[in-house]
Amino acid sequence: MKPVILQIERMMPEIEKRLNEAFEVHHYTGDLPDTALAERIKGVATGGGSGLAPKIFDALPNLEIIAINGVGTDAVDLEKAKARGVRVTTTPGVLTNDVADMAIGLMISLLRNLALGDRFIRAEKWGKETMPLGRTVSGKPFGIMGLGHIGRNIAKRLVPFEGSIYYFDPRSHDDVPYVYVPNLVDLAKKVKVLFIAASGGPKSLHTINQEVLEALGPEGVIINVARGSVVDEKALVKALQEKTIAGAALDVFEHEPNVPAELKSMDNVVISPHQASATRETRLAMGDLVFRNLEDHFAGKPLLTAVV
Ligand code: 8YV
Repeated sequence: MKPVILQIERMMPEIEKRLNEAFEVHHYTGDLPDTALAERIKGVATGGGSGLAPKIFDALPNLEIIAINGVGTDAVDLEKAKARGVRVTTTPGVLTNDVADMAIGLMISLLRNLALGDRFIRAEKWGKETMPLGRTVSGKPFGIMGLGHIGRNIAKRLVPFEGSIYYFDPRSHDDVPYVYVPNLVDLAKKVKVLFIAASGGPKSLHTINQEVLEALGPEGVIINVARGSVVDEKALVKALQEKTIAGAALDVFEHEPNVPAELKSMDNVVISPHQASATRETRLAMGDLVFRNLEDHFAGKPLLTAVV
């Protein structure tokens, strides 16, 4: 008898093939499984953004493991998992480079109008209208909120741009040459590009708020590859409309897949549908970890990348 798992998000065909061979896989399509099936489900495979909604978690009485295809655990109730003895795994390491690359790409796209220029040509405006000027990337003061693996790799990629690099984190790190700023408002005051690379969840909820955006100022931009919840989206829309800040490049949103209409209508906003880890190479490596964690769990072996 194959262990029964519930798959919340689709994964690459290569990974789904392996999952289907090893497990009895059921796909979550919005309806809770009926009681008989729910009782048989022992594992969940899900994405970092989707996590496991409380109503699904509560409907699975015999759940043993939640394998997250990502590094964010903010959409899974880890306390409940601990209390119920449910293991939780993530995919650390394998997505760091892609997410950091994406952050740099979003920054350049925003400051140098890449997405805008593309739209400009496709709308047959070239030769008829004038493109707005971009902003120089090199030499800027850069700030990073969150100096975990992803934050560090964004910083490494910023070095060749020859600006100054500041960071905010719950603690200062003595193994990096970047300047620690212990307060987010002070960090925003110092920089022109503010990268968000902190974990989501209640501790960071809306920490990028009106005060931080005002501190960033009319020449400043934010780049978010972390979680939409870190930014107060309403305050961001207001700051963009009132030109309190110059722009935003966002791969994540507060209520995905819903993106506020105001953000979609502004030319100084670059938007991307949560793609920072979405490359063939990385999704294969992530999916491999998801598969191996589930496989090891049901084989009674120690888990590769457990967080609970
Ligand atoms: C993925 C993520 O896009 O790592 C995370 O926490 O949100 C992303 O890498 C997601 O997990 C796949 O759905």
